Amino acid sequence: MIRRASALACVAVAAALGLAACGGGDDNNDTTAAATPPATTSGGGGGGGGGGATIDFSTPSGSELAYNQKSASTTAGTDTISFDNVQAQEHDVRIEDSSGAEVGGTELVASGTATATVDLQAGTYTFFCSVPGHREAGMEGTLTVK
Ligand SMILES: [Cu+2]
Repeated sequence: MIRRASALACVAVAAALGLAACGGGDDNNDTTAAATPPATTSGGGGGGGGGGATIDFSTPSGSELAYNQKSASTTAGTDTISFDNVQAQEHDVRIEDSSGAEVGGTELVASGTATATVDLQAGTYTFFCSVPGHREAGMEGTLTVK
């Protein structure tokens, strides 16, 4: 059962990274791990190797104060936050570390997308919306950086 749990975690990380490689089995070589540049990134070139991952966030249609993501994971390095807010009200995605210090995030955006780059080290962070009341209403989640 431990093996199953770690396999799930591995799948989650692999999905976030767009990679197919996971320890313990090389039977799925058909998925290429090409580093395709994210189409929504407007600046801040990504260096290959460690970091340079894109973390996608979005909001549900309507007016619910929530992200579609309850949690997210990525790799350490200079990562891109890509936020797609389909709602007419403004939101953003801010990141703070485990001590509560903000390390970066997007600007406020309504009915559109915003991106930002953040330097992340391995650890546990929290992502949240900085509009007063939104975080308390549920616009927050855990970002795991490995
Ligand atoms: Cu918000």
